[in-house]
Amino acid sequence: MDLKDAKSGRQKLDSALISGTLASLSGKWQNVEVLETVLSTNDLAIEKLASNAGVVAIVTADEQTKGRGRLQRDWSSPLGAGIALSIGCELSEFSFEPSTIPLAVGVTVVRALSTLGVKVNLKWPNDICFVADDGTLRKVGGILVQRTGDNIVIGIGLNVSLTQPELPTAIATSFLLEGFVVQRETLIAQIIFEIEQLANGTRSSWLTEYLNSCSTINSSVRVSAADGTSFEGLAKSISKAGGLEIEVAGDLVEVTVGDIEHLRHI
Ligand code: BT5
Repeated sequence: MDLKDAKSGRQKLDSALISGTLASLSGKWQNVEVLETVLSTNDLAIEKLASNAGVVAIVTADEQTKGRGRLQRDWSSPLGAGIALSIGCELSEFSFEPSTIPLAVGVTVVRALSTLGVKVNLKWPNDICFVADDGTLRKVGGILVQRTGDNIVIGIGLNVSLTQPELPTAIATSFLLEGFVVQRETLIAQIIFEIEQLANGTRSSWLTEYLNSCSTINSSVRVSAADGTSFEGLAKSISKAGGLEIEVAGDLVEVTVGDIEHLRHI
């Protein structure tokens, strides 16, 4: 079977390879729907959960035409060049604080990539980044976790072989541009397996791993609010709820939503 897409010249996802890798990892989450083009894998997982209560709905696609980031921002997923993966299940599959799931999922991606020899860092809350020698962060992936009633959908986007012109921002990058050839099917299977382990409770050390992988900790940061105000401080730690604890003029301030900016120096 020819798995090459005629338009992009890129390989299409090989569902047999994903299934084979998942089988070799011996987890229980083995069923993955592999599609060519979708609006958003998160939306599809939400639909699947609505019509099949109690299932674990796993969807991946070669291309998203309406991929979403947090706060309704866009996420670019050009055909065959990245990973768009969503896992939907009942929230009760996870036995820990729901507000920390996005952070814990970041750790599963770091772990999955380390099995392929790729070291990435996290930027709070859950950007997946490479860190340049001068400390600059380049974003290679992101996580969008959505809750609908008793269900949760975990969406992961990663730039595998996007070229410079395909990247949407100056700070974005891809594994290929960083010098790594990553097989999408293997990484998808590894991430699914790691998230299942997280749900099982066999990754209870995730917070320690998060703190070790998070470049935001001990960095000077700027927090900008929606009303245009901002403040700066030193990121110290992560709260039980997954918030970022920032030292500002001797006090600890917790930020729970939104974005922060890393400052080179304060
Ligand atoms: C994220 O949002 O980083 C979460 C991205 C989650 C995408 C996955 S793909 C599978 C699933 N299905 C979906 O529809 N979504 C999930 P946020 O932190 O809000 O970042 C979004 C911002 O990152 C945008 O405003 C752009 O500036 C930038 N951006 C967009 N596409 C990008 C890409 N491919 N690589 C790097 N940066 C990107």
